Amino acid sequence: MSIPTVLVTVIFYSTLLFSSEEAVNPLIQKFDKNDDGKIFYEEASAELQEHFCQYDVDQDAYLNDEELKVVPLSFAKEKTEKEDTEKKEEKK
Ligand SMILES: [Ca+2]
Ligand SMILES: [Ca+2]
Repeated sequence: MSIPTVLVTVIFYSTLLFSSEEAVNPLIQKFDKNDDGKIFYEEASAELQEHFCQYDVDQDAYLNDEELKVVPLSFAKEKTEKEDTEKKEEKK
């Protein structure tokens, strides 16, 4: 099991979504736990929460598809990368 199942799943769904008309934002895929198509403040990662009000244009505490267009997709990745780095540093 060298390839993480999550990664395979993400790639699989990305392929599906990009071939269909409506592409779901990877950030919604990652953070939208209750499947309402929006990211609630509580659903966002700590890093995204820090910038939340900046992206939440109508200030309803949700980031919808429109608002997420300007949110860097790196927010969906950063956390795992950071955790990996922290784990490596702990080992040393
Ligand atoms: Ca949600
Ligand atoms: Ca909003």
